[in-house]
Amino acid sequence: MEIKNTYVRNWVEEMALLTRPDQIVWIDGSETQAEELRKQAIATGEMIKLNQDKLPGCYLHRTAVNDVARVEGRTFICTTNKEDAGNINNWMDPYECYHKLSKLYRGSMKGRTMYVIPYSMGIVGSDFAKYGIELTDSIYVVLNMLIMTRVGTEVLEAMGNDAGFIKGLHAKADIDEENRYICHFPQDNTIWSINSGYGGNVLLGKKCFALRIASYLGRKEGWMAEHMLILGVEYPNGETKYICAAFPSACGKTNLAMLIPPTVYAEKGYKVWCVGDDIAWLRVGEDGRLWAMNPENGFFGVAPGTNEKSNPNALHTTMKDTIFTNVVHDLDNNTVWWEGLDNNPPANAIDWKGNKWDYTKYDKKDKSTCGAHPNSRFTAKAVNCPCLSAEFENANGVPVSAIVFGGRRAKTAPLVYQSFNWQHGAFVGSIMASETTAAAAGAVGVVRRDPMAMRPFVGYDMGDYFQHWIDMGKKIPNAPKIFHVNWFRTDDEGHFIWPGFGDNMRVLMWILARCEGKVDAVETAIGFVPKAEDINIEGLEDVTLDTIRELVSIDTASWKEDLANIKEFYTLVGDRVPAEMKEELAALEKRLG
Ligand code: GTP
Ligand code: SPV
Ligand code: MN
Repeated sequence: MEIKNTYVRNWVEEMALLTRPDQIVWIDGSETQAEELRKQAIATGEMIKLNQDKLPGCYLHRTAVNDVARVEGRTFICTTNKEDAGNINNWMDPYECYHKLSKLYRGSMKGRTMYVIPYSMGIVGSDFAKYGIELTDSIYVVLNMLIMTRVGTEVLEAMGNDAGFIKGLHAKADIDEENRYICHFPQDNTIWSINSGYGGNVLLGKKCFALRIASYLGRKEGWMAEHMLILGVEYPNGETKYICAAFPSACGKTNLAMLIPPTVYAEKGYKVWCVGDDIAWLRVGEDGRLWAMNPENGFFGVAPGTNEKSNPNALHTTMKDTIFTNVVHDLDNNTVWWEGLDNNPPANAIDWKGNKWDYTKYDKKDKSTCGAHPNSRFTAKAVNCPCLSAEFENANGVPVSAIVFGGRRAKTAPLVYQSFNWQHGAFVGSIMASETTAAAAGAVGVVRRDPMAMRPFVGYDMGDYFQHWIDMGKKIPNAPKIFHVNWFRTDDEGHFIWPGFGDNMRVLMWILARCEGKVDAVETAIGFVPKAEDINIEGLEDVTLDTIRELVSIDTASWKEDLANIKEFYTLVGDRVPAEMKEELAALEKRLG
């Protein structure tokens, strides 16, 4: 392959001098090359070829036992000034970081192959696409990037001789936890990742580029990169309205994005279409509306809990051309299994660690007995999704009617509420909180503040990020309305009160009705909540109007308690919290009395 871009050529050469691979292979995006790589990965045991009759094109991979989630503690934003990374991010001086990591990279690819992956986030050649090159010594990474992004020669062609591509360097090295680093240099368009082989740490187009670097670029250039799903609700008359929703990791984006309407809506002809399940790039359109596009080309979804009832569309998406990571291997059928798939765990099976797994010892309450890791994942092609939106390939994206924030809160947050206006909505996003999940290393189930579901993903100061939200609102004449939802409120026994999943559509319909001014609401201290009778509960068994009343009730005492925590968080964010946010906080406090 002749590489015309001199910047690409020189940089690849420079990185090869550092890492010393035995050979360099350029990924062209062809099926022939991909198949050759799969063969190699099978030969070395890096991947297991699954039953091709039942799961055509599907493979299983197990990561190292110490390498199963994003490592936020080892993720750094390396800007010249520490203040520009802010208090919420880990920071390292760029010069020091390059120096430190160079020592780890030096010679790390000896005896290995360096793969050069030219990829595009967004439709290749379109105005809103951005290009990257990832260098990696992992075939698993190459095969995942081929699913998650648009890869190949056409990307190099679209890049021309431009120097503005994102330079990503990944080396597995020894998968040494102590020397694991995920470092971002937004001022140099560079990402360096070493000593991991887990998705979010190594598929550099995703969280590293499409959120951390892109959020930095978005602020500079006047657009937004957000941790949001994008879905379309099609009405019986054929009109479609689009919603973006930001929930923290493992809090329901993929599930909501692919939801199947409950019978009451389905029989009237309502449909839901998935445009994206994790990341949205947002711009102001010439028509004064906010437009959202999904820069990815596939889904890197949570496996556990995915089943025929909770998310049939996701399940069907994974029936072919999919890489499963850290799930159970059913040896009798050469297929896969995970907790929450069905009630038939395989008798003859290998768990995510590669050990023989005895399902009879599985105890729901003890995660260490799980066959699949709680953060086990599937990497599946968007085109295989039965509910993929016809607008998925539209480079301009879709116009957004509503933005929805949400988290996992056992108490405090109601099922749904609407903000008073954009500024208040941005404030609602800034005070988001959620119980932590297995998607990141560390304790699970602890409430932490996670503004806009972006705490681990903002590539600059969090206060500046809040300011960017406020500034953007002023540039969108016809801005989306902003809401907050919580599917996870529990009763005294700890059971979820709201059925969730497909039934979340009932809440989306209230949200869209609000956007069109077709339904009233009750004004409370935190925002507008629905009148119970305006949430459609037709066909729901265990939900009555009283349940809805309880779900939308505002527990003033727990909100007041939350205020202290919000203030503490704002103090942690620091000096750059905008005055507007502080005004909103004071106003909320006053309204709570
Ligand atoms: P990331 O890929 O990490 O960004 O996660 P995500 O936000 O896409 O979350 P996902 O849809 O994969 O859901 C994560 C977990 O939440 C799964 O175990 C789901 O079963 C569960 N979940 C999703 N939606 C709901 C819901 O409406 N109610 C309840 N109770 N659980 C849900
Ligand atoms: C998340 O953790 O939010 C994910 C998975 O979507 S990862 O790509 O690992 O970040
Ligand atoms: Mn995510």
